[in-house]
Amino acid sequence: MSQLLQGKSALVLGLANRWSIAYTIAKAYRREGANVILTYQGERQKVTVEELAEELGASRVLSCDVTQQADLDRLSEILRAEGEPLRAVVHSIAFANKEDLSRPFLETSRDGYLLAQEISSYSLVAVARAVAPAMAQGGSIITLSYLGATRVMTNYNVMGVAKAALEACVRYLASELGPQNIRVNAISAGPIKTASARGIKDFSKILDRVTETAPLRRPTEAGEVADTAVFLASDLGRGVTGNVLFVDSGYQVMGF
Ligand code: NAD
Ligand code: IMJ
Repeated sequence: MSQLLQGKSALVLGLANRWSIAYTIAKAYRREGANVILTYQGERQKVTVEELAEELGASRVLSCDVTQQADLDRLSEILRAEGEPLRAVVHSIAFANKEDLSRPFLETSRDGYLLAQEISSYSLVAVARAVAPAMAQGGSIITLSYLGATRVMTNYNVMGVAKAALEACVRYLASELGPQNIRVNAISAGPIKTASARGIKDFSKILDRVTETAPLRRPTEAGEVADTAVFLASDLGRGVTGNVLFVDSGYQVMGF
């Protein structure tokens, strides 16, 4: 079969290690013939991400902490100066204080709430503004969400509120960028064992629940999320924007 992203340039933000969903997406994008640019959060991740970039055959690795406007401005400049236009951007970034993911939601501090919103929701707006000028031929912006955006999931707390805001950002950005043929969508993934899921209380129970009740009776694999990210970035997804696509073994459709 021909490659779905042949010759297309894609930017992937949020790759920290081999378990990152962003890693599996970058790998699928390379498989489909994309030219992949990676970013890492800060100096602490530089070496690991550069090694993984080499292994993946990524064309560039750039430093970008989404809380630093100067980093985003620099990224924007570099992308605009690239030879070919950018066609796809994957935003695979979230963060909240660990304490806010275990104590009662009612105890969320002002600072903790704002931090989760800044990194996990506002950053999509900031990234979209930075990359849009480089997407001269239109393209696809993809972010990662979770069911905790619309349902109460134990301990997800402040992250659930941030994902609700993130999904609303997807709709407003889709509306404003649509005239430039830039599509904006979220993939709502089922639970996957990554660094961001490590240490979560009863994570294996959550996976068991999916295996027992989801229509497909198995947990979500990162590769399934990545293939949906390929579809959204490719011409096959050309009519889809402003949406949340669930890649969760069908878990979210089930009631009692
Ligand atoms: P991960 O820890 O590998 O990825 C999170 C990424 O966010 C890391 O690469 C980290 O460096 C980056 N990040 C945090 N703060 C940043 C900052 N200030 N600037 C730049 N980057 C920053 O974990 P993951 O599970 O791959 O998470 C990726 C996305 O998928 C997140 O949005 C997460 O909410 C979402 N998601 C995960 C699951 C799951 O079960 N793992 C399910 C649904 C959605
Ligand atoms: C995270 C917390 C609570 C319950 C959770 C999760 N469930 C799942 C996740 C059920 C699947 C993973 N997820 C969807 C996330 O978006 C995780 C975000 C996250 C994780 C951490 C852990 C380490 C830390 N801060 C974090 N910030 C965001 O210090």
